Amino acid sequence: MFKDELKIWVKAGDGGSGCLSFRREKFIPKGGPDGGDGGDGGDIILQGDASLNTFNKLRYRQHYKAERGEHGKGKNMHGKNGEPCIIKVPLGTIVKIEETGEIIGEILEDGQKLVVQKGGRGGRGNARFATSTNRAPRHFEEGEKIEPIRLKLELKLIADVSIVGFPNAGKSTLISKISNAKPKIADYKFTTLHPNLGIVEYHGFKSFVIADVPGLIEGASEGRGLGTRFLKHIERTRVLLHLIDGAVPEKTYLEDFFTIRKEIEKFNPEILKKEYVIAVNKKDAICCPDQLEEIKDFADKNSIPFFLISAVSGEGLEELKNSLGEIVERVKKKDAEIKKEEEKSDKTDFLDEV
Ligand SMILES: Nc1nc2c(ncn2[C@@H]2O[C@H](COP(=O)(O)OP(=O)(O)OP(=O)(O)O)[C@@H](O)[C@H]2O)c(=O)[nH]1
Ligand SMILES: [Mg+2]
Repeated sequence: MFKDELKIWVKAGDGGSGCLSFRREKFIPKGGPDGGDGGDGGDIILQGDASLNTFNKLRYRQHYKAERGEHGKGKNMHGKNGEPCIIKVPLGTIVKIEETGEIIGEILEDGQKLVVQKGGRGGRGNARFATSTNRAPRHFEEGEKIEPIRLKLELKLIADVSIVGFPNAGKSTLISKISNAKPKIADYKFTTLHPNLGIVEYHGFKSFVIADVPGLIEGASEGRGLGTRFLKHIERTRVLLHLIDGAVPEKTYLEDFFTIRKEIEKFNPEILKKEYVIAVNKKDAICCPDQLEEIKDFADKNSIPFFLISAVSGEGLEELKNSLGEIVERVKKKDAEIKKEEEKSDKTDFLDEV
């Protein structure tokens, strides 16, 4: 699994202290206590940002501090609460306390906020301590002090696109050509033992995350090959790219495709509902032109985007990248709309109950 790590030092704001004060006005010789409470310190908040794919933008800064709460003032004036410090992180960030390894939480959605350290409570002013027997209390509280902590952020990237296909189909070669990933490539099966993740740039400035899923063969769902170990990564992916070895397929191109579909289905049939494209790789070394026609026909009839590419020479990769990017964008938008609808209906359900 692709992992990125970052250590940061955070300190939420201290609470402001309560105030010790008595009302002093002309003609009122013994005004009562009027020391206001201190404000609460600002929280340290992590917020999910879907436009980030790595911690790179965060590497320039290691210390984050939220504002302290203001001290309380006379005339029962409450100190202002400190502003929180919001740190934007990519989706898939897991937050741990470095020292203990304890997980504080996980950021999975755009805009999701996670308070990782609460600001200190403001102290009470002396006005709060007045009682019938002590009308002039000199007691007040200090604001709560906050100790800095070190956090370890771990990024488990969620791939937008997963490349699936038999060993040796050229998955790693493809990902090395269209993304920033630098995987091992070799002319034997099971070269890749862990998924590689990379970021693909398309249309100049947009990007999506792609992963190659190794070890899929017939019987994978029953534990053959690398078994189901990596199939779970596909569950959270938005789009599948079926890559077929055009030079030495296991069976025919179309049978290769269906064999992989079947293994995925046995693992989790829901995955088959995801959008997908088919690409036959190794255009420069195609073994079976008649099979090429067959799979192309199948794709056309079922309106599945189809590509003939060469990961080695680069032929067809620009179109494949752009098309995948557009599909990811469309699916993301659709997912966001569905989520909004769900939230809306949750709310109206609530109103109905009221
Ligand atoms: N001729 C030709 N060979 C290719 C092409 N793409 C990949 N190959 C070769 O196919 C072999 C396998 O490539 P990989 O990228 O390692 O394949 P993989 O699907 O990642 O394989 P595993 O990691 O074992 O599952 C390598 O020898 C590549 O050089 C292509 O477009 N044309
Ligand atoms: Mg590989």
